[in-house]
Amino acid sequence: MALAALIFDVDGTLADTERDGHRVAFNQAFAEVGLDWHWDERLYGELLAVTGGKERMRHYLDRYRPDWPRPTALDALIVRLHAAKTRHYTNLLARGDIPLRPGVERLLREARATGLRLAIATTTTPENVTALLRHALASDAESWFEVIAAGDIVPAKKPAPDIYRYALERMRLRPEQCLAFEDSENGLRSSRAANLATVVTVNDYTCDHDFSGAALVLDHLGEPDRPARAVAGQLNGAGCLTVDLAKRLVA
Ligand code: XBP
Ligand code: MG
Repeated sequence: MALAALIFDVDGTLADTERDGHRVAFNQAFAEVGLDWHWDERLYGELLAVTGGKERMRHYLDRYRPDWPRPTALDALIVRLHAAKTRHYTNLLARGDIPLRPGVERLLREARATGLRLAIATTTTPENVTALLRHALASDAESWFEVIAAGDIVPAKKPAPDIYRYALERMRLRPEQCLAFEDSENGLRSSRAANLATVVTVNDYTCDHDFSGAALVLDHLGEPDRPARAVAGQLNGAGCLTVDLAKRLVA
């Protein structure tokens, strides 16, 4: 079946948002309410095993702070912290501190020019996606994507396939007509469970993950003056993940 759409994960795939974005914003939210929680870069790498910010805070308490006295209104505290974290994170993005990864804008523009449809499937909060697109890509970039499937819109976050299935249903497309882009093992498990061929671009937090089942694993999507390197699979002499190569990957 011919390639009709590209579906992108956000965190780690469109931009390296975790270490200098989400992590920093979580710490700002903790400090703001006087909590002694602090997530350093190494700990945050471990916490990334759980997707979703609210889920990640609960996991932190269960795994690392079993003795921390739980307030009776823990659910409300988590929701309040998460709202504060979203505020801090979108402020960071508005400062333009977090750029897109190499090759992302190039591929998105090429896809639009050749009539491919675009979508997003992510566990992060919708406001975070909008802020990243607006500040790191273009003021109208939200409208480039036919579907932005994000956050709590489905009950089960990645590695469950629900968010990808939701995007496919909204676009009325079959998985064979789409190519997914991910950066993590949880993300790849999610896209593969939705039967999507998937390109992985690794980053510092995910380079040791298991990416078996990916169509191609790259260090990044590549620019003409900054060729991509294949970690697994074949770039076939190309230095960039182009629309042509994307079509061949699903053929
Ligand atoms: C991204 C995430 C997100 C962000 C935090 O996973 O795990 O939870 O770290 O987002 P993926 P929120 O790239 O696989 O979608 O705090 O907005 O939940
Ligand atoms: Mg990701």
